[in-house]
Amino acid sequence: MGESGSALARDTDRRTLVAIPDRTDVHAAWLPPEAFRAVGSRRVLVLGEGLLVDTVREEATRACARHGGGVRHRPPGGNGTADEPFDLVLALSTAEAPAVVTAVRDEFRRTSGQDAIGDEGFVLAHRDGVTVVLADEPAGLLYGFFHVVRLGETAFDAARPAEHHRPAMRRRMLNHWDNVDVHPVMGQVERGYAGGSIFWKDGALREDLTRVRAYGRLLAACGVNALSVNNVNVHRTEAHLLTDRLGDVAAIADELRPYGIRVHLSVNFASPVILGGLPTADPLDERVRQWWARATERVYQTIPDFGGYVVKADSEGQPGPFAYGRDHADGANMLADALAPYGGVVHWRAFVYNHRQDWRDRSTDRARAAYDHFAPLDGRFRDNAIVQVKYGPMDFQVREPVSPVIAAMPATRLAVEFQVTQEYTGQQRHVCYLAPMWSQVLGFRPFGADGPSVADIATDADTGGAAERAVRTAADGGAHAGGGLVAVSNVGDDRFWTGHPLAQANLYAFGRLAWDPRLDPVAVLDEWIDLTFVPSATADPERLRRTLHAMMDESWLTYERYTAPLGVGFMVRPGHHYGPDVDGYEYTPWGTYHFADRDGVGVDRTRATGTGFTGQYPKPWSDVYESLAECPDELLLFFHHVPYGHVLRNGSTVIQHIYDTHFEGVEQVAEIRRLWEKLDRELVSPEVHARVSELLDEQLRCAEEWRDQINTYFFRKSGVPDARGRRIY
Ligand code: GCW
Repeated sequence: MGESGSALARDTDRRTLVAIPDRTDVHAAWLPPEAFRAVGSRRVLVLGEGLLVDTVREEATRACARHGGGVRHRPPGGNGTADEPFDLVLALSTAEAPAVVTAVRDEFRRTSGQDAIGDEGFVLAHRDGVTVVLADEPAGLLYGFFHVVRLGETAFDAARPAEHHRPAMRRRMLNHWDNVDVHPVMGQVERGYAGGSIFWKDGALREDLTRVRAYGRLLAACGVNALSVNNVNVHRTEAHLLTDRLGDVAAIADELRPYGIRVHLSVNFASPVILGGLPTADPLDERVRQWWARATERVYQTIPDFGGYVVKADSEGQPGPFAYGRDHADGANMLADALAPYGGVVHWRAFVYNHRQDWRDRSTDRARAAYDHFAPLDGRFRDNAIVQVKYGPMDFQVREPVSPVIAAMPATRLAVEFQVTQEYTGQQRHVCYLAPMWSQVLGFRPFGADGPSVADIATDADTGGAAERAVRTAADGGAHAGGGLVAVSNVGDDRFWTGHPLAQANLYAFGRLAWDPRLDPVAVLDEWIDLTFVPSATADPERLRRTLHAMMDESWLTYERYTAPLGVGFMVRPGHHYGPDVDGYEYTPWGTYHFADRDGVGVDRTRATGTGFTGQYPKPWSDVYESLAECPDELLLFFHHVPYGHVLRNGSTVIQHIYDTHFEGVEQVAEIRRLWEKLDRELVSPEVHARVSELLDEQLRCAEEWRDQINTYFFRKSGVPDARGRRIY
């Protein structure tokens, strides 16, 4: 490839539309230059035109300039490539293509019986020595390009029949909880653990947005295609992003557009009052409706591909329709109507509960709230109103049952919300790879083994496979579209993007699972390791891979072991939510209790004697969770209040299980710290090594604190000693 490669590089069209940021002060995450070696040492042909095709061409050009390959680009109608040899051809269906591309297209039609590759899909094949990526739309070409990057040499080394790739979820979205103004309590980024915002600093849009472009690039490479730019708690200044500060949003959209990412905005429900000077924000008031229609029209004049609004209403102090005697469907539909002419959507969050409850009142159960508010509204939401539901009924705990809302609204488009930012899972100081948890949630079948999974419910009926569609149709009596996957981002202006370098894996894995929820989280971690650390370029690839897997594969379960036991949740320090405080929330208005006394612990949510929450599930789960004998151990204290001597399905008593898991969890943290220390310094960069080491010290300190507080608390409550006589204070 050497010679002809460099000749090609000279010939490459140099027109620059997409400046690919090269910032040496920022960690390359999963796109280090070395990850592009396989593509960059090839002869590449890009066929087609469009903004995202330009991005592909520039990505390929950049890679080839570094690794010795070369790129040709031909827009439709261009010729002169017929006789030249290529190793990789990335072609839009509309382009006139070499014979090998036509052959791949024919093979795809023949084997799949379909013609359309889909908006974001691509076909990948390797035949006659050429790797071919074929797409109907530029976005598909972009995703195909990054797929080839991910495959590395294996994309080129053997014949590969035509594979059809396309995303399960049409919208794969991140929510940023970034504030424009530094909030006195929550700071620049609410629940952000990676420094400031990449968008805003001290009240203004950052002047240099190259980092936003680089972020878009990382997101495209893992499959994310939508992003909301500001906190769902929309304070005064941030409310103006909808009107006089819309330019900020447009500037961010310009940076992300070349990577296929559409921008959304969190809006304040009271905007007509705050910004428009109207006396009301009543969603049924004609003046209010017109105000939103005009505001939305201006948004689309400024940002034609704007995605839509995100709304947290009547939740934790945010304004909403309740003030006017209206419900959430009234509120969401008003915004949906304003967005509909432009194809926009509103994400209306179901995170609604009473945060001013009286701890003495045992009848109010926060877990019930989202279902009680939303399930009765099923069928009333517009097609472009998406109800966005947190995966669990409480609040992003390390272990919760799947939210019953997900099974309760068959006639509504539902999006499932995850939290990539590690608010309750170690705040990016602890290693906690969350993909195994998300994968469990996505695979959960609320109607039992024969019904659809959570992923099926969130999947668009028109992008899911035929089999999934059939299941959905059977289960819900109609083939409505799902609302996709959403997650709260963990990114900030930190050099490593996510504070903890290993927390990058969570962001990567979220994108990959939103693209294909059936992926194995450990395999996704493998991909991430190969791209980020490029073990093949080190002296001991196997050791590097093994160490990272040993540290990360089960880190979610490790975190669970040393924190709140058996699904009971919380026990964190109120306010910032870091570190243990068993009774921190016990007598507060937030509705997050564990009810431990001298005899036992847990929340009785049964129909028989408790809050009745188990009745919000369809069968079989309503019965499984109701039954003390059948309830899975890991969720026992979420559903039942039991004596300390209660014997778990695993044979241990509750109290002994608490002691055992807490000792074990800390030992596991000590072990991963040892593994990291033993890792040859040459295998990872010194900066990464130092940052991770420092954080592992903190993780171990904090895990010990959790262990000792939890064990001591329950020992003092119960008076039951540890059967193995270990040190409890
Ligand atoms: O997890 C809780 C957080 C709040 C957050 C809220 C929400 C943005 O503690 O900081 O507010 O959830 O999801 O709206």
